[in-house]
Amino acid sequence: RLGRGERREEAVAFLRQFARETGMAPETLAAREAEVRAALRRHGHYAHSIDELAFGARVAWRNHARCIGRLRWKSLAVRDCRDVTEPAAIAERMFAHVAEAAGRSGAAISIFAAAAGGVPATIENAQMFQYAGWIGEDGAVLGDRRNVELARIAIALGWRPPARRTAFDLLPLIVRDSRGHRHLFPLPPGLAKEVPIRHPTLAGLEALGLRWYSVPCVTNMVLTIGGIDYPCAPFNGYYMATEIASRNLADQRRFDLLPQVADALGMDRGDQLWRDMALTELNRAVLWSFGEAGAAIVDHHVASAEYMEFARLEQRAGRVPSGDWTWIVPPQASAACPVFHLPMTDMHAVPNFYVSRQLDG
Ligand code: NRG
Repeated sequence: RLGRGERREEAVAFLRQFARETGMAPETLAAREAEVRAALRRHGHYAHSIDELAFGARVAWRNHARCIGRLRWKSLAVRDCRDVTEPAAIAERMFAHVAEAAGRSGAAISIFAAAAGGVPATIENAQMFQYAGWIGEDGAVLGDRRNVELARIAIALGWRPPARRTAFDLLPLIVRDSRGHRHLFPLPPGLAKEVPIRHPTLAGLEALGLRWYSVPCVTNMVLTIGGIDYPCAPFNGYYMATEIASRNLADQRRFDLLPQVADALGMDRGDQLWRDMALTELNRAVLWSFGEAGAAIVDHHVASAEYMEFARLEQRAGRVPSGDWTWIVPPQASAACPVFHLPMTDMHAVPNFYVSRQLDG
C-alpha cells in the first residue's frame, strides 16, 4: 500500500507520537528511531514493540471517525498474536477471543501477523458471527440478505448447513491463508451467546422468534500503525441497540422485518408513522432483552452523550477529534441526540482502521 519513503515517514511520525504521548526520554526516542530506520532500509519492514503495538491499536480506535463508542479508547485490551499464522490456530484464537468477550463488557483486539512482503492469513467473514441468507424457491429470502453470497461460498467449501434452515443460522468462519487458499472452521456449538428478542410489555413480539448475537466482533478491517498494516486484527466492543433494531433487523436489504414487527405488536399500518413506532418498540425490545440476558448494550442517547464527552476530552488534550457525521449520528432520534448538532470532520489520521472488503455498518 505504501511506498518505502511513505512507510518511513509514517513510522517516524508514529514513533514521535508514541514518545510524546507516553513521555519517553529524547535519547530513548532517538535510539528507537535509528533502529527503525535501519530495519526499514535493510528489510523494508520493522517490528513494533509490544508497547508500541498496544498504543498504536488504541490510537487507531481513537482516530476512527465512524465509531461513536470511543470514550473508552484507553481501555482497549490488546492481545499480541503476531506469531499465530496458521489458519487453524487463528480460528482457535478467535474462538477464545469471542468466548472471553461474552463474559466482559470491555473492548479487545487480537492482532495477528503484519503484512511484510506478502499478505498473511486473513479472515474472509466481515464479523465472527453472521447469519446466513437463504433464497427460497419463491425468490423470498430467509435470514440476512447481506449474507446470501457468503452462505453459498461456505457451502462450496464444504460447510453442511442445518437440515432445517432458519433465519438465524450462524455461518462458519472462513480463513484465507497466505497463499490465498480458504479454510473453513465451523463455530463450536454454544460459542455465540444469542439473545432472544422479547418486548418488556407487548407479548406479540416473542412469537416472531427474533434473536441476535451478543458480541459484535469485526474481522475484516485492516489496522495500520506507523506504516505497518495488520490485515488480520479482529476487535470487539459491544452493541448500540440501534445497530440491531434500526438497521440489521429493519433495513430492507437486511432482515426487512418492520412490517412483521408492526403486525406482531398490533399496530395499525394505516398510520403514517407505523414504521417509527415499530422501530421504537423494536429498540426497546432489544435493549430490554440484552439487559435481561446480562449482555452488554448501550442505547443511542447514552452513546451520544459519551461521544460528546469523548470530543470534549480530546479537545482538552489538544487534539481535534475525527468524526464522520453520517456514521456517528444514530439512525434513531437523530436530532434529539447532541451529536447531530456537532460539526465533524474526518481527518483520516493514522494509526487507524480501514476497510479492506465489504463493510456497511
Ligand atoms: N454495525 C455492525 C457492527 C459494527 C461494529 N459495531 C460495534 N463494534 N458496536 C452490526 O453488526 O450491527 N464494536 O466493536 O463494538
